[in-house]
Amino acid sequence: MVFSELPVIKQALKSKFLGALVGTGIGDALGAPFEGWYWFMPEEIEAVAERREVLIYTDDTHMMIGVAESLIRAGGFNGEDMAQTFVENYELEPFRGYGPGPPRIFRLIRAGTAWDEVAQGLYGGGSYGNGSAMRIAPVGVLYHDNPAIIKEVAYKSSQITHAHVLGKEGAALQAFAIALAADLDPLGAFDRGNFLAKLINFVQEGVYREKLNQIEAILNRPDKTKVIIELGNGIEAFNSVPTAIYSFLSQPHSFAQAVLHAISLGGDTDTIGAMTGAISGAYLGIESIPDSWEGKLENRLYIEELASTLAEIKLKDLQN
Ligand code: AR6
Ligand code: MG
Repeated sequence: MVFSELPVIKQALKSKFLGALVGTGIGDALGAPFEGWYWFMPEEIEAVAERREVLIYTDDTHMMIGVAESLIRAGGFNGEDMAQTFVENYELEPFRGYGPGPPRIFRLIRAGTAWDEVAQGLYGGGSYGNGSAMRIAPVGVLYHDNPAIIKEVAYKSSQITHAHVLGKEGAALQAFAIALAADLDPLGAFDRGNFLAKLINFVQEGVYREKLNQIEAILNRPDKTKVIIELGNGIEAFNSVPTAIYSFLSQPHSFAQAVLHAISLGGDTDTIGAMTGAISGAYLGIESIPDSWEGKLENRLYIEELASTLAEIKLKDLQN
């Protein structure tokens, strides 16, 4: 932990938990109207957000809420509890724009298939969609000081819906990026090379390592086409998690600019926006999210309550 005094730790930590969870919701809700489009200007995204009275989120945030609810209720990761939470939340709000895989899995879990066996049947070996990375913010902040647990919980929570190793590794990488961001003091100098080196050291799967290795060069010569071709803007975890990391690194000191940049790349805008918002919010804290967006986020108070409860759990843990 960078922060040395307890009151500072408390306030900073809570702000970062709130930033990561609300950041997920904002990136998701801002990106949702543009999903599947070709790229556009950040100003167009801002204009659409301004005209909306409520920023409505999609399955990304709905599932992130499920992850947080289950971690709180079960006092940590419990696969059975998290799977049941996903199923119950889905049945209450099936209209959130879920990917094709999860609803099939939820039906099988409802029918009695075990939570850790159901997902490998999908797509002949499990899904590598970005669905388990998009929801991972609560894991990233709660275990931010322990990379081994981050990896273990990211893999196990992925197993419920995304059993392919590239789906699990994408969730672990996204969680670790959030964790690193949560552990840094936003008032200090930001060392991009060091941040990237830690991520590269963390990943095991070649496709992620190769893409992370390209980020520095793209950041030095920004080119949207290059980002889309080399890092991707698709629904697969390996075509979106590195892109979210890139988007954060392109604007590390501005939540708004990082998220707008991510969405402006087009493609899976809500999810790349959600993942960028989670990393940026974990680094800069809740104060960095523009009030005009935060105030309009659907279910904001509940998301903030979940984030505050997770922060309290973490602080108790740190004191013991
Ligand atoms: N082989 C081929 N295609 C695959 C494979 C595979 N092993 N795994 C995934 N795909 P899914 P999600 C492709 O259904 O990850 C929402 O809009 C396949 O085309 O597991 O939860 C969210 O906002 C499959 O349909 O769902 C996110 O954007 C697709 O990846 C997104 O959906 C998605 O995998 C999350 O979707
Ligand atoms: Mg999406």
